[in-house]
Amino acid sequence: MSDTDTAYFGIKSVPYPRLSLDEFLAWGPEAVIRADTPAVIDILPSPDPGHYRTAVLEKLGDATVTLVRKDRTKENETRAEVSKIPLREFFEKEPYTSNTDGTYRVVSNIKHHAETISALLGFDTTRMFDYRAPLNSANLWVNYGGMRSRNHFDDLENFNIQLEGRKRFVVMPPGFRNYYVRSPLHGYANTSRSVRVDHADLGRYPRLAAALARRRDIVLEPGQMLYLPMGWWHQVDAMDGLNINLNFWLYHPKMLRRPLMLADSLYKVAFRKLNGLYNLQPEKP
Ligand SMILES: O=C(O)CCC(=O)C(=O)O
Repeated sequence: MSDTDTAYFGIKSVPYPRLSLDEFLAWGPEAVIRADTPAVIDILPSPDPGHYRTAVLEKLGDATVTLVRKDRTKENETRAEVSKIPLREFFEKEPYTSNTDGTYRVVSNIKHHAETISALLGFDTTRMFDYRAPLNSANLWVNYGGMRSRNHFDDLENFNIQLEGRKRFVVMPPGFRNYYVRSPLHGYANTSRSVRVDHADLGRYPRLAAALARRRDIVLEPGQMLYLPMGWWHQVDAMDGLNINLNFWLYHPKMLRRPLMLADSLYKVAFRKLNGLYNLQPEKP
C-alpha cells in the first residue's frame, strides 16, 4: 500500500479524464465546462526545468504584483497580509526565497498583460479563455515547495496551468453537508473545518469519508492544465522547489442553477468589499 493510500484509509482515488491538446481544441473550453468533471489537459510541450522561471522573469520581472504573507503553520487561521512588490524580488530576495519569517506567495491578477500571457504560453490565450471579461481573471501564482492551500471551493470555472514545479490537488465533488463548512461570519464559508483531507480526523468529521471516496488525486506536472469545475473542493500542496502556475478564473451562467453557490459568491464579494480585503483586483499593466 502506498503512502497516498494509507493517507486516505485505503480509499482509492477515482480516475479522471486526460486530454491531449488536440482533443481539448476539438472539444473547446465551453464543452469541457459543460462536462463539469475535473480533467487534466496536456496543453504545453513538457518544458525543461527552469524554462518558465526564466521566461516569467524576462517578461514580467519588472511588473508590480501582489504578495501574500501567512504565518508558517499549514493549519494557521490568521488572515494573510497583502502588499505589492516587483515580481523580480520574489525570485531573488530574502525572505521570500527561504520563507524564513512566514510563508510567502505571489497571487496576482495579471489579466491586463494579455499580450505577455500569450507570448509566454505560445498561443493566443484571449481566444480560448474569456478572462478579460469583468470579474474574470488571469492569475499568476508563484511560491516555493511545502505550501498548502487548505480544502476549499471556488465559485468560478478554473483552468490552472502548471508552468514550473509540481502540485498535488486533492479534488472532491461539490457539496456542503459532507465538508463541515466554516462559519460565513468571517468570510470563510468556502473552506472546511477539517484542516486537511489526507490523514483526516474521521472520528471528528465522519461524513468526510463519503467525499474522500469520490476524490481525484491529481499531481499536476509542468505543461499540464487542470480543469477544475466551479464548486469542486480542493486541497493543494506545492511539492517541489519553485512553483509557478497561471490560472484562468471564469464566471459561468452555470452558477445561476446553483442557488447556494450564487449566495456564497455574492456574500463573499460583499464581505471582501466591506472589509477592504484583497479580492484579486487586476494589477495595472
Ligand atoms: O495553488 C494553490 O495553492 C491554490 C490553487 C487554487 O486554490 C485554485 O487554483 O483554485
